[in-house]
Amino acid sequence: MSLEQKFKARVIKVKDILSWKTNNYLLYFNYDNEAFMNTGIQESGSTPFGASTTTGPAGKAIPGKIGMKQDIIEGFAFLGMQSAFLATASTAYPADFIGKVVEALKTPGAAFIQVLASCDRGWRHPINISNKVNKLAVDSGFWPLYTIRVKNGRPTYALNKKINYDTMEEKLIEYLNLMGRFRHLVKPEFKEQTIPLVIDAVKARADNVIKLVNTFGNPEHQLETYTVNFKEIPPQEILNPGHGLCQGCGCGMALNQLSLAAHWVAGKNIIVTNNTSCSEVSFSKDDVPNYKVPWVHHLFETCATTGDAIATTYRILKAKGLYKGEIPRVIAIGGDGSTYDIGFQFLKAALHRAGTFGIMNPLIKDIS
Ligand SMILES: Cc1ncc(C[n+]2csc(CCOP(=O)(O)OP(=O)(O)O)c2C)c(N)n1
Ligand code: SF4
Ligand SMILES: [Mg+2]
Repeated sequence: MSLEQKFKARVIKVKDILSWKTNNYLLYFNYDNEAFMNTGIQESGSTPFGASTTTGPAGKAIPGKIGMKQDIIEGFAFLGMQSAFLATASTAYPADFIGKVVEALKTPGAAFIQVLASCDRGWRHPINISNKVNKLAVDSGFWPLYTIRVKNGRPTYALNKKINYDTMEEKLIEYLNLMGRFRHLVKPEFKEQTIPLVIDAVKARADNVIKLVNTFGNPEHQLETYTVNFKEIPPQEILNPGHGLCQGCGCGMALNQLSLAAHWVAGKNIIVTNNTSCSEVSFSKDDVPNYKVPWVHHLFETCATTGDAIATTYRILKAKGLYKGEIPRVIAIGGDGSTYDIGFQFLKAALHRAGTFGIMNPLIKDIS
């Protein structure tokens, strides 16, 4: 049975957000490919139930991952931050994606965007169907698109695309069938007992999101759509063409859309910190980074801490009159392994600092 989604709708023009005077200094951007891919497809806290990985391979003993995909964003919604912008996104819905990056970079405090990013190598699908895979993840209800704006400790939820329960099962089976990491699930020995559990897990998450939107949504507009005129977006100058990622890699598409949106907001006044991952090793071949802006690689799990330190240092220098320019926006990029597992405490603390201390501290709160 589907949950009530009789939401009031509003359309947000991305261009309007660009005129806001406010700025964000720390956006944490998680591209979630649901495993530690760079080191050989090991299971992470984000790997979904039933997916086969090299550390949880499907076979006679287990049907792939035992345990659910963790829902990380909800914890941030209820951290009690003063100001934060949190959202899920997908490259298959670029207006929504770009709108969210623009709003994140214009919202004071903390920002966290989580993009489900296909990995043809680890998900085991042909390279030419990446967009189809990413789109089906959203359309099946597996990856709901939604936004959470936190003000004075209170989260306000909005859904960005209605979840269609009528087609959920059919689309989910189509989704699973596209990828080798799930294909064992449709074999007779797993099919009857495991597929209903996969569907149930997806439905439970979708139900949670809708209940949160119903409970913590703005009654005036719980369904929000971003519109953008793509022709108005200038070519990005953050990344050089080419990269070392696999062909068809969802992370590459995500970083491309991120760069377009971030450049639109801040030009080249951006600093990137990058956790160790496919996004890091593939953009720093032979010690030559692909980035045209300052880019920092540090310990595996510390992009949020390093990014927060850089952003805060600029603000302190400006407050002391030692820096006269416009403060750069810091974008911290991490995969799911460093976001969910090894770097979680660094991320949680940095978001809280940016979303609370950073905007309450009387010495730096008005610095822009
Ligand atoms: C403290 C620490 N633990 C483990 C590693 C090894 N390591 C480097 S990249 C990586 C996988 C990263 O996975 P994820 O964050 O999901 O990014 P992806 O490779 O999937 O893009 C691991 C385990 C490390 N460099 N440092
Ligand atoms: S480069 Fe992309 S497709 Fe290749 S293993 Fe890494 S995330 Fe997967
Ligand atoms: Mg990963």
